Amino acid sequence: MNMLVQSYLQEKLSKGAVHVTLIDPVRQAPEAAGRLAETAQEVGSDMIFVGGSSRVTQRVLSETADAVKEKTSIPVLFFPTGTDSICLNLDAFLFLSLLNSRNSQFISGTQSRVSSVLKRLTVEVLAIGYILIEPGMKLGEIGEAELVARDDFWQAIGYALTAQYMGMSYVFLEAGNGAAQPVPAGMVRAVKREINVPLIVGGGIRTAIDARRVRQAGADIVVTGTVIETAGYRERLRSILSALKD
Ligand code: 1GP
Repeated sequence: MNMLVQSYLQEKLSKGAVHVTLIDPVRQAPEAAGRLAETAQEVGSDMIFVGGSSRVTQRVLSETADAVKEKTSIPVLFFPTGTDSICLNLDAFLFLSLLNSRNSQFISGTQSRVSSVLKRLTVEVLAIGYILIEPGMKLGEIGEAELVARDDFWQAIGYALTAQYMGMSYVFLEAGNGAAQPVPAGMVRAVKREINVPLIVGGGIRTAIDARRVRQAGADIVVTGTVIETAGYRERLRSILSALKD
């Protein structure tokens, strides 16, 4: 089994928090995406996720992925979210199961249509239990999620342990792309205390304070997306990175 990205991650995690930059291919032209990814790497991001959008065409996705690969040397992973467009030539594939969806397509249906292709192409997969927390944003709508309320720590724990007992390698608490606030620190802490697989947290993390808060609460891997689309993103990202790595 191909495990290069997971070994890289393990190595990074043994030294501290990991930062991921999410690049949404529909937000900018492929060349611009390549430049953003280059900046993210320069500033200290450990990995890039490409995807996260439901409206992307295959062409834009592939061109963006190629541009990002060309400008970086850190692992670039494909982040599928309810779209038929797919990228199989990146360093790994986020095999996400949206555990709190009402629609089984998002839990295992779509996955069952791509799994044998992934195996035959020997694509590395990261098995992730994906859990959407309020407000969930567009991801919540598209994924037909039964969102976990921000104060319902037990439900979040329940889903996180479900992911772990199902044998998934990572738990991902997601507040949604562009959320006004990240997943509450108390929820991150409560979930982290119960599980023994790495915890990924994303959605609404825009400042060093946000990043430090989720990190201190126990997030192992912190994902930011929107911040790279805002003015002065290099500095913002730099301060997020220093909050995570100090
Ligand atoms: C990836 O959805 C997040 O997990 C990204 O969210 O765009 O709010 O950083 P932001």
